[in-house]
Amino acid sequence: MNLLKEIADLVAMGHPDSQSKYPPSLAGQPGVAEKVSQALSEGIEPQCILTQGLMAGMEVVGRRFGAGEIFVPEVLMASKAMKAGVELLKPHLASASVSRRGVFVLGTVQGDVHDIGKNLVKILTEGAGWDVVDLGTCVPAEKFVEAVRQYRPVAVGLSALLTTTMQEMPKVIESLRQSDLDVPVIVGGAPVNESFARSIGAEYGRDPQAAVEFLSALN
Ligand code: B1M
Repeated sequence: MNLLKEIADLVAMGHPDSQSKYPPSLAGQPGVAEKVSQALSEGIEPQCILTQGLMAGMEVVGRRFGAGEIFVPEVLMASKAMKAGVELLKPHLASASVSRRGVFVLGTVQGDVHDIGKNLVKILTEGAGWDVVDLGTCVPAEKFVEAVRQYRPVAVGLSALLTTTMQEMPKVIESLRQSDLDVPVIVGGAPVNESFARSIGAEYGRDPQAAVEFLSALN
């Protein structure tokens, strides 16, 4: 079977590595970590492993979750499996040799715990030379304001995965403006699109590479 497809299936089944006893049918068998290592040693591009392996698996999980075929515990195991693969890809996606270019403040907005996409944005922007101040998840608007005052970043990045929490994004931008902080903002996440981003005065980040390009254009 194609190795990338195997990785996608292992993410979807939530099997991080051979130590994991979940799912019981795969206990003791190679998981995402072993298969990602194998893919790297076979010379498959890290970006391909990420998109066609790990992210493809997570897409399946999203569809099954949306259709009510699986529930939060299964999704959490899939997230754990995805993270096991991302950890191994990290050094390959980020290059330590690039010169530092400024600060990028990043976080998932208030009420939202999804952080896999945000973490990918962090890895790629750090790799491209920005010092990322990662505020984590469920970040209230005032924390973004504080961080901008403290770190004077080149830009702020907001991530949201829920149609409810994307409504926090304009609140963050409003709080920044009310505090006279005229810093460019980029927003991303599954429910966000170009016209929403434009309507709130932000740039749209379709994917982590878009965040890298946005920052490069500023600096
Ligand atoms: Co949640 N969840 N979840 N979930 N979850 C979604 C988002 C959902 C679409 C699933 C579904 O129903 N099909 C749905 C949202 C529906 C909606 O609002 N329209 C949903 C729901 C309903 C929920 C809960 C409410 C479920 C519940 O409790 N009943 C709950 C909410 C918790 C909360 O936040 N308050 C919940 C919880 C969870 C888990 C904790 C179990 C887990 C998160 C674990 C974690 O992140 N640590 C989880 C997961 C994993 C998902 C799905 C399955 C996968 C998300 C993911 O990581 N995708 C998701 C379904 C889906 O999206 N298909 C779903 C992979 C990741 C790489 O993609 O984050 O989109 P993504 O990031 C992309 C781009 O969007 C972009 O770059 C990335 C790479 O291309 N990007 C940016 C993201 N941020 C960016 C910022 C940028 C630029 C690009 O610049 C700053």
